[in-house]
Amino acid sequence: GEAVPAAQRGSWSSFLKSIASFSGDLSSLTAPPFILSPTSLTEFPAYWCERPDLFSAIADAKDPQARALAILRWFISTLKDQYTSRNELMGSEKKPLNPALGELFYAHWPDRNGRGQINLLVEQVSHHPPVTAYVIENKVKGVQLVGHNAQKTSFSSGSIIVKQIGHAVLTVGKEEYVITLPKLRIDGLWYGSPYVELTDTTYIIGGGFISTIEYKGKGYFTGKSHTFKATVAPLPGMGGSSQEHVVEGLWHEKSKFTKGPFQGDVFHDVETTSKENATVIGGEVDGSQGAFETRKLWNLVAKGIREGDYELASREKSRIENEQRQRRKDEAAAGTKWELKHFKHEDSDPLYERLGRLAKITPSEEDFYGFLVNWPEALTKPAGNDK
Ligand code: 0T9
Repeated sequence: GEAVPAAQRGSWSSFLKSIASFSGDLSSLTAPPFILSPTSLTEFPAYWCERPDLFSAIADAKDPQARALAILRWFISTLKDQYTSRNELMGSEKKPLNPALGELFYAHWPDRNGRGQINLLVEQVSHHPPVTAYVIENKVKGVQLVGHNAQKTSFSSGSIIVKQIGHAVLTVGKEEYVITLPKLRIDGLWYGSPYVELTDTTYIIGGGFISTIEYKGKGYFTGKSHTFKATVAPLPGMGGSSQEHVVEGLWHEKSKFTKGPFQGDVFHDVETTSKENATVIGGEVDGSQGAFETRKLWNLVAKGIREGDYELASREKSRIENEQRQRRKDEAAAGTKWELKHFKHEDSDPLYERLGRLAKITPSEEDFYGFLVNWPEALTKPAGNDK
């Protein structure tokens, strides 16, 4: 492990051993300090919208085929932020903070050049296993993304394999699209510098079209990291005579149309779309955030991790975990259950099942967290007034 600080080599190798002999919920394993991230998983849904212009542009497409391409372009643009941004920011993939049940994250992207304000709301809807539900909405443009995600992890030939559970539903006006999530392989563990490679296939299904996105990594002899190939085709019996498009390239850099009417044209280039971090509502230290808002909840743990004060980090982490355990005990004793604040859990999602059948997606059924449409006031006030 070249990237592992000398003093942490022993704890890194015992951590790797515990991963290897363990499958299920990795979030509960204790990892050495150098690999800890100061950010909770409840902040991750923001990655869906760090190219806010592309999210809003979905609403401007003139016909169903153009819309399918605009959705694919936005989706591809999120992958770099979702899966490589920790490497850019912190040098490698890091272990995120394991969210508490009921943990919240509220943020927005302000209106710019008429694209409309975009709001983000996240709630941790399960602790064990960790499940995160989110909604991202541009009300002016009529574009909304509602989804939830969880992970199932296993270990195979030196890598962590992460199967993502959950899906997202994108609504554009009255049209609904189901989005499935890629499988991850976490490589580079041996050297102490983990990074994510995407594998397998994901789908975006709706509006008369189906986009099939296949992910490939470096492989043994040929091929580059972060490669994908996407096909956009009319759904059987729905798209009339429209032509198929194929797009190929690197999801963290550039891709081109390789088949169809736009063959040879650039499809997406990360360099030409600007990245914008979400503006987080309220201050974590000035008291305007609630106790369950992620930055306030984890404030001292994050400070400890950032400043190398691991004693502070671990003391505060234990305090939060003990408080959570006590809450669960009190609920059990009182015969009550924690109530979700913004979502209603459903055992199935008819839209996912109906559209998923067209792509034969597995699993064929999944639960759903419906948004209760109760945005906090800080997000519904006009932009610019929120602080
Ligand atoms: C949803 C995303 C997800 C969450 C993270 C697997 C992972 C937790 C889940 C899937 C987002 O939309 C996209 C990106 C990265 C995913 C994380 C990468 C990662 O390593 C962690 C897991 C739980 C670990 O922390 C493994 C141990 C660690 C030492 C490796 C760095």
